[in-house]
Amino acid sequence: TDAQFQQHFDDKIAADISIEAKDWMPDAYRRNLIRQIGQHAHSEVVGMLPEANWLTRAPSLRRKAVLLAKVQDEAGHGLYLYSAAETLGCTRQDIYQKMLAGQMKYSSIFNYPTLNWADIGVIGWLVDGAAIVNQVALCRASYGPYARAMVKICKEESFHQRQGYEAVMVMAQGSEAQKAMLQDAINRFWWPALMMFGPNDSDSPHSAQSMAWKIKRHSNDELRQKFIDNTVPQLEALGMTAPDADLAWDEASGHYRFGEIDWAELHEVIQGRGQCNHERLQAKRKAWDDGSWVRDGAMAHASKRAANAA
Ligand code: FAQ
Repeated sequence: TDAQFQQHFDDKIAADISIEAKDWMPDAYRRNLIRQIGQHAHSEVVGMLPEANWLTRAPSLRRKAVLLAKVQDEAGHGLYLYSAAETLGCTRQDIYQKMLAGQMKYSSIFNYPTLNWADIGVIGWLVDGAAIVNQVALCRASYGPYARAMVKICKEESFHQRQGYEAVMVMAQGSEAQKAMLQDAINRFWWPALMMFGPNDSDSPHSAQSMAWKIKRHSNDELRQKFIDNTVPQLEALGMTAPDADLAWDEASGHYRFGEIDWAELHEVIQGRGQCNHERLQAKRKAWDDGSWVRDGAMAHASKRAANAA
């Protein structure tokens, strides 16, 4: 009976036994995972755009080769995640079209422009840094295919973070103009990176249920705090500052305190009214349309082969 299936599912969650694709699971668990994994996959592929913007203008061949590899990795992450979502019974085609139609979200962070080269280093350091903190926790998510995809993604993401930090370290030791460029990039990406962790726990509609299902192992605010605690010493080592007058070490709690996030800004970006939302979706729609001849060709080839085999 359904009650028995539910009990078996609950027992597995309680015992930290992962849920696999063919196992019974509550519909709401399945829907929530398709939502989160789908958004995550969309973030990876939309996240290629701000960095791809600098591929042709990277300052050296070495930087260009590294950036190309990173952008390709993001495409790969998207593919693992779309595959993980498909194990839940959705189709990649369907969720991708929902993203293009603005009916499914992707991370707010990719709606900010990359205005100068320092932004690329800062994205690796702060954006991939924030992504890792969130994704390391997801390696223990209760849904097996998602958790396993995360393990591989985290390994690549930690290389991304290190290459970003190496790039900003070079700029931090460079000319006054390079230092100013780096500080400007930090000023623009600092708060948006903190917003990647989502709303405050008290304002996060999915958190309680996702924690109970062990999809999320730590809350939005816990992960945000962990990211701040990791990152402030790195910021200080660079000799740079954060655009937050309230940022300070708190001896009593053993954490850095930080200022209030502009939640209205996050809300606007999530609702599609950020600086680059329109441009990002336009670029992805154009890529979809421009790629139609490849899909048509592949389908024609597949049906010819099938006909020959028959
Ligand atoms: N942006 O109730 P909650 C990367 C939405 S890293 C946009 O707290 P939840 C690597 C949320 O979806 C970035 N939307 O939701 C890379 C929900 O909307 P819905 C991707 C946001 O799911 C680096 C509503 O607000 N990483 O791509 C955001 O429990 C460099 C209520 O929020 C992931 O996706 C936001 N910042 O917690 C690639 C990680 N925050 O669906 C290229 C997996 C919240 O009800 C270059 N995802 N929302 O309409 C998660 O861990 C979670 O989904 C959270 C949100 C923590 C993002």
